[in-house]
Formats: sequence, C-alpha cells, structure tokens
Amino acid sequence: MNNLNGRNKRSHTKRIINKRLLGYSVAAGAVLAVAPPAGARTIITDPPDITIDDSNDSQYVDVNNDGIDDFEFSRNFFATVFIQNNININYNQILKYDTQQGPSYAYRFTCSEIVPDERTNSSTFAELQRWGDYPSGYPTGPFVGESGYIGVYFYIPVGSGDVEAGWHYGWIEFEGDKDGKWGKIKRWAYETDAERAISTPQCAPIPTLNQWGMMVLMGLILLEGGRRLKRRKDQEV
Ligand SMILES: [Ca+2]
Ligand SMILES: [Ca+2]
Repeated sequence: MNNLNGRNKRSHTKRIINKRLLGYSVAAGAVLAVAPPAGARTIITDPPDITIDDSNDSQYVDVNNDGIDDFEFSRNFFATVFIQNNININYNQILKYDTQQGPSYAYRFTCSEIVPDERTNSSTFAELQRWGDYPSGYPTGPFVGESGYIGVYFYIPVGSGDVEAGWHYGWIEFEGDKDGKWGKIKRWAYETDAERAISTPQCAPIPTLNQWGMMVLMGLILLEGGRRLKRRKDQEV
C-alpha cells in the first residue's frame, strides 16, 4: 500500500514536471516567434529636443520628414502649451483627447500603449498644460511634470518607397515642466503602413534568455523528449 502511494506520488510529480516543461517550451517558442510583420516599419525621428517656452514662437513637427509640417506646438498668451494641426495643409488630428479632463486636453499615452487605429475622440487642437497663474492658480494638464506621448494621425497624399499613401498613425513624445510653463518635444514616430495602429516605445527592455539559459532550456526539452520516447518504447515491448 505504501509502495503504491509512493509510486502514485512519483508519477504525479512527473506529470507536474511534464506540464512545466511544456510551459517552458511554449515560452521559448513565443520568444522565437516575435518578429515584425513583413513590410511594416515604425520610423522614429529623434532630433535634439525642441523647447516650447515663453518666447511664444511656434515649433513645428514634420512627423514623416517629408518637408511638410504636420503639427504646430506653441505657448499662447494665456501661458497654455498646446498642439494643433497644420491647418494650411490638411486635417491632421490629435488622437485622442483626455476623456477625464475634456476635449481641450490631449490624452497622455505612456510606454507600451497602443495608439488606436480609430479616429474617435480626436481633435485638431489640444492643450498639454497650463501655467499656474492662469486660470486656476495651479498648473493643470496631463503633461504637467510628466513625460508621455501624444497620439496623432496625419495624411500622406503620395506614397514613396515602402511608405503608403493614406492616413497614418504616430506619436510625439513630449515632456512638460512641473509649473506647466514650458515643455520639450523629444522625438516622434509613425508607421509606414497606412491605417496601422502604432505602439508607444516599450516600458522596459524585454528580458532575454542568454545563450547558456537557452542551451540549458534546449537540453531540458531534449532530455524530456528522450525520456518520453524511451517510455513509449518500453510500453511497446
Ligand atoms: Ca509631413
Ligand atoms: Ca530628442
């Protein structure tokens, strides 16, 4: 009786180990399977940071670097830092607006977030932050003392190379100061495929298996495979 219990326990433990090994090999497969879809590229432009300050000069962002400015950043006489589309060109929009603070404010995307490929909650003008002296006495807005990403979509009338004509999604990284007075445009990105949602940069690098870890893992999988083969042969005999 004791013997039987012991054997049952051993085979139970073995089942758990088998399950875990299966889990590991699925995880290893998932790591190997990660690859961007063919043809789609995210193009990131990272110039020296562009400061928006109290000079009231507008600064422009050309998201796809085709010589046509797509968005304008400025600080108005109410000391509000805002973004708007380049109204001379087309109907580019800020996507999406902050649903808690209202359509006057841009939503602040953080890392590893998808800028959705849908054009709801969008706006041609959005505030990023307001200086403390106006209107409420303290700095307000989603970018006060925060870094983040403004989701945008814009139109490329004529494609070139692997960049398709049509509506494109992108983001602009912006950092606001703690007083809501000034900010910095840090970098921007867009997808080469039209109508493709874009992700903001990853929050932290993905932990990668080093070569030794990978070899040990492969060894474990092979070892278990060998054991299973042997067991099947034993059963056949
Ligand atoms: Ca452009
Ligand atoms: Ca930069």
